[in-house]
Amino acid sequence: LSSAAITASSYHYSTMASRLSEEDIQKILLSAKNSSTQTATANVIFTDVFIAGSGPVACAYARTILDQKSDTKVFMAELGSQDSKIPGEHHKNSIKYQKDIDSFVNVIKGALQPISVPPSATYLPTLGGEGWTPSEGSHLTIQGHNPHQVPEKNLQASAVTRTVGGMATHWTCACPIPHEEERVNNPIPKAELDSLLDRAKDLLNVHLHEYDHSIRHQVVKSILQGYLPDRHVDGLPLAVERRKDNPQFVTWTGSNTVLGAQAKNPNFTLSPETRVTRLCTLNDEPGRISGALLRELNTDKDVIVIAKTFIIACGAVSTPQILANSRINLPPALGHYLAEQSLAFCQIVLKREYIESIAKNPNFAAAVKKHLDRHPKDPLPIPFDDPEPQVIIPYTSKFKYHCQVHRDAFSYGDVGPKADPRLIVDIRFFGKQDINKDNSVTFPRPQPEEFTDWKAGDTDIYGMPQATFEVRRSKDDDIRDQKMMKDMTDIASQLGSFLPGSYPQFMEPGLALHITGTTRIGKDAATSVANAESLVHGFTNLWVGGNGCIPDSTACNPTRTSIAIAIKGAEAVLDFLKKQH
Ligand code: G3F
Repeated sequence: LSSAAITASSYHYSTMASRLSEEDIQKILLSAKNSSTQTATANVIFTDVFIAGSGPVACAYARTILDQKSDTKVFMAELGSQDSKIPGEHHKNSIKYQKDIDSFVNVIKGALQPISVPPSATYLPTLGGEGWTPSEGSHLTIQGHNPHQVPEKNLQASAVTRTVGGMATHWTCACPIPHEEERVNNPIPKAELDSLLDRAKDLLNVHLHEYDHSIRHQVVKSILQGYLPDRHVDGLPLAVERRKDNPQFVTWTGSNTVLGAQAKNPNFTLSPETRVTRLCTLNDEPGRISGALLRELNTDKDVIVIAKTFIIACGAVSTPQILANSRINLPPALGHYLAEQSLAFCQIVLKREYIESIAKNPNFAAAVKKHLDRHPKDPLPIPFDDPEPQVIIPYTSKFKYHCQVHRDAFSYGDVGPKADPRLIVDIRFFGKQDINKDNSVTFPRPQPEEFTDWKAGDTDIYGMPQATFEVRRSKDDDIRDQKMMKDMTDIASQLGSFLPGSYPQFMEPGLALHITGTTRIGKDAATSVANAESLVHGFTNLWVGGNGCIPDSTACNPTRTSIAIAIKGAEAVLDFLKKQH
């Protein structure tokens, strides 16, 4: 292809009728505003509430709104496809993974798409022959890689799950309550936040005792309670319920649990494989969002959604990405005040004395006998279907981090073939990051032309502005991390020996997948993106949802807090809609 031919064909592409120009958009928005009848056309959809994203927070918005006013029209758009029969279900509910948790690692690996990949050296010294490799001074820009990313400031393990149900299709379901020190910046009054966290518990179907009968859970919990009498060691609050019809299996909470029966409400529409490109305002109404520009990925067609209210709930990076791509006045705090948790990890093989004590414990005698009668050659007195331990060492003022002791399928904990999974326990410590305005994720702002004209590397593989991280840990962060690592190794040594290959280590930055702050809520428009109701500063009808709304430095898992914040946001949307009538 000559370069003239390339230019000519891409010009043709960008002027295809299925693409809407800014002029088309303004015409559509204006006619929607001025006409009393709402007639949907090939390019235009009308709704009361538009929601970007289909994860648990997006579904908490839809559920709360529809539970309180079931005739509200809700239109939800999701970039990913629907990968399960029940939309948004947790993939771990498959019997296959309940029987073989280690194989779930591959599901997680397949689901996570990294956010910012700096270019690496692309010269292939051993290519030989006539294959193309960059010549001196030139560099490949691989599609979706980010030439603007400074590796030292990256959160390289940070990733997005693009599917109906979002990250809740494979999350760990850990739902601890944040400590007082993890909510000092939250503008929602304490008593109200407590009651919202309770409501979040119900929406997420959180239980405290689903693993209480497990031998390993009891053993690990009592060892730790004995070793750490003042640290409130307990069962981990989990969004899970043991199945009544067959208690050897559990049902993990997914976005489907949060949405509940409202998934079938005829006023609810879910549009998968749909990119939310940007939000649109009328030129003379900059504080009101009039429409959302979507692109159907299958047909490559642009569509405008005209709604009364807009909720962007696509996670802590994709939410600011959509806002940054919109030609609207952005709150200056957008993408700033980012905090990510540090993550220390190891796996241990339980001590011999603990395994031997199981065989002697009268409480376990019946289960152990049943197991050994059936498997007399098994050297371990632990039934094959004994559930994994699920234990938490919570955050305290003295120990400013939180720890989960369990057997997670998360991608960095796959047990090798030599270790019996029943002997292995994963230990994960999550540390805080001090709040700092300069820790950020930023995006190139749109040019006046369409982004087909952007420089290579300015867009991600979906054609959205590329996210660039600029994140540094402070000296205090480092001091806390050092203390956390020492604590982890002490505690781990009480439980057993380190599994070869899973020695104590800090994981790559971003792997906690707990980014907060990028769309933080707060009272001050200079230091936050939205108010306590998650309504974006400077706008009358634009809400944000997700972990980005959390304004604090936290160590605990963020989902429950984000759902709590979203329930309040959803009620503000309902109030707004009521006042429209
Ligand atoms: C899990 O063990 C944690 O419970 C999650 F919160 C975390 O996101 C995940 O590991 C990945 O690091």
